[in-house]
Amino acid sequence: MKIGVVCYPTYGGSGVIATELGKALAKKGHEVHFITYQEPVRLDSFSENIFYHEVAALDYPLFRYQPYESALASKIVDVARFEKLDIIHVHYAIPHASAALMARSILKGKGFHLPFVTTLHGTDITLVGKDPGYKPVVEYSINQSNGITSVSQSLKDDTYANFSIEREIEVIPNFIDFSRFKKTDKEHFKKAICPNGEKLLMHVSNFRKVKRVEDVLQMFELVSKKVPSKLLLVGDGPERMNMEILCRKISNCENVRFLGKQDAIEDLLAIADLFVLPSETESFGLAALEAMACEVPVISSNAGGLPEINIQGKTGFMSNVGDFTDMAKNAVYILEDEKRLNEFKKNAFAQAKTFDINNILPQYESYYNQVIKASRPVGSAV
Ligand code: GMT
Repeated sequence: MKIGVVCYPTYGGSGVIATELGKALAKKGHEVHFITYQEPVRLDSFSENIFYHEVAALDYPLFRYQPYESALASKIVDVARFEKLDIIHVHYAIPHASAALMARSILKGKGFHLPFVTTLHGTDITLVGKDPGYKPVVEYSINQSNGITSVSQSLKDDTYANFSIEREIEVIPNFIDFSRFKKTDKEHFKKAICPNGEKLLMHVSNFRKVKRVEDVLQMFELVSKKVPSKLLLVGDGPERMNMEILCRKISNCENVRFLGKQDAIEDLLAIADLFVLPSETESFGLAALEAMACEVPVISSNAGGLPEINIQGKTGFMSNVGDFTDMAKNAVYILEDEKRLNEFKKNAFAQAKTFDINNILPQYESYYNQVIKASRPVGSAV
């Protein structure tokens, strides 16, 4: 197949999934065309089947906001016709689904059929998408998609609850590439961070309010009083400064390190004992799954799709959003007993295995084929 991929090329989970999926499809022999405003960060290796087309939104003194959606739709039209794409897959509805819809209409007028699949990832539904400023366009473009997928059952339910959707949504969960995310021996590094055998807790996010990083800090303060431990905070975003201030307020921060954005997350996960994700909303929680793949149990909230990956009392624990005292209690329970900790680590890995990319990739391939077949114009050649 010749597949177009539209996504956010930066550090967000949807961009990571889109890029890893594209890379895996290319490896299987499909031709994959990324159409984005910047080369996706995870597109770090060369493949003869991968192509990158940059969307350049022209600036002009009249524009207060650059019309990115128009530039994207125009680029899709151009790439689809020239490269003869069979299908386009857009990740994160805003504004990618409406741009694909516009492109499909333009192409139809030129006698070219381009079906598109929209994958719903999270805040495009639960936060931004349902805002009245965007909702009519999001709802319409989802309904007009030739195929719709969501990354969890919880997100599918949220979509039906918040929008008038007349179509079936297919749940295809996020996945892990075990050739990258696996436990490796980094004992020297662990010794440098935890010189006295302390336990290591870790949080990775884009430091937005929904991630509730303040709960990680509050919880760690309680845990470190019971179990000698250290905390690594990975990532950056709007809440970073507030979190550094809070850290200084509640403790002297000597056991907490803010690492900022990091590429080799798997090298950090290799030395972690516990991963913490106390989000307000989380449609899936890819960061938690990556931790589990590296044999790290998870302490999380029970928001959104987290119960679909974190099994209570087996791979970690879940608490109500904001209940950092309960999270601390559960963390201590796991960390204070070495045998118990190892059992949780084993279970986390086994659960992550069920999300192996090799199991999920065929689901996308078969969904693309189904969508292409069902949307083929009557009378067109097969
Ligand atoms: O909102 C974000 O955190 C970024 C967002 C994205 O689309 O980039 O992440 C969402 O998609 C990820 C990949 O499917 C999921 O693992 C995250 O749970 C989800 N984030 C939220 O729902 C908050």
